[in-house]
Amino acid sequence: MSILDKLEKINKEGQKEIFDASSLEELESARVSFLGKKGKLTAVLKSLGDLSPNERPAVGKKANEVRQFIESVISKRRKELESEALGRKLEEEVVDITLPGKRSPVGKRHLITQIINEITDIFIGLGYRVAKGPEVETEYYNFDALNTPADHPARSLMDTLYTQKDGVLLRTHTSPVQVRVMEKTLPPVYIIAPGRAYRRDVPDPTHSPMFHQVEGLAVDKNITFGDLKGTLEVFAKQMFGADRKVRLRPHFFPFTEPSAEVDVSCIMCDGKGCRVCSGVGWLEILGAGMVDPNVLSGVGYDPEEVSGFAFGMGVERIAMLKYRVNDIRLFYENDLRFLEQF
Ligand code: 2NL
Repeated sequence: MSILDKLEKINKEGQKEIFDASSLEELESARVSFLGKKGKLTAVLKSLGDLSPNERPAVGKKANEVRQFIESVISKRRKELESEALGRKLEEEVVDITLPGKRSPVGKRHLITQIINEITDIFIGLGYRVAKGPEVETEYYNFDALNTPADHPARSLMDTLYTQKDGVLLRTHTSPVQVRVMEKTLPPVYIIAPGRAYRRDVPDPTHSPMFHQVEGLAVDKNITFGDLKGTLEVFAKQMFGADRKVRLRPHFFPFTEPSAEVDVSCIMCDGKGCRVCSGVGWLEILGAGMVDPNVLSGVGYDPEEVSGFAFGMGVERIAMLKYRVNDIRLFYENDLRFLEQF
């Protein structure tokens, strides 16, 4: 066989092998077997030196043509194989963007926090400011400054949680926050004190050793019992509905004189009497009164110059009335089936 025929044979074989390659790996081994260092075409190119000078140009020309042709066929086939591989990859990795996504659960505020915020917003609207203070208090701020005598039953070990340290306790109401504000600021004072309070109670449907309170205090020149009543009426209507009525019953607190318990007309029956209000038509929502002169003078105010009213409400009680919850312990069990309802 002449060397030119041999080249033509290599050309045919090469094309066939290249077109038969069904992967990029097979194509690469086809390339090596023809164009590699020990490839068939390379062998012919290396032997050009053995040819006679008159044979050499024609054979050299043909060998180069074959090499260029094989190279171009390889590059064409490589493009085909690469595009097939890309097609397969795209098909395998296809994403259905119409499938529903993985949603992260969205939380919400605890009902007690929601109610505190609602109460706070109402009093902010009336010009009050929010005051905060320590939950671990002294007997002075929790009791003495609030005109509560040393032998008052509320101060007993039965009712108050004391720490190991003498005269230090968990506050039983948020009033001490207001005493601290009065000590530091001159009237006029218009504040509310939301926060936790602690009492030595065994948990039952209406008691918890930790609960929340919002107390309010207004001290200014010429504050009257009428101002207290009007303020509480505005609060009750915004909190429980514009149709609500408010009534005050005489009561006693050591820190106010006179004092009252405050009822709102039943949110269920509007005063006619039903199961929610046990047939009486009224629901007790808070306690209030005119700040006792002893409390005012205790913080350095002159009771002849200024007067004030104060009130206190249990947040859990408000939440239970508004949402008809029948057990205070539900607020603290962290059962989402309960909490998610609000
Ligand atoms: C209730 C009754 C009340 C107050 C709290 C108060 C605070 C100061 C001075 C005078 Cl600094 N009084 N607070 C007054 C009357 C009633 O709470 O039943 N709370 C749940």
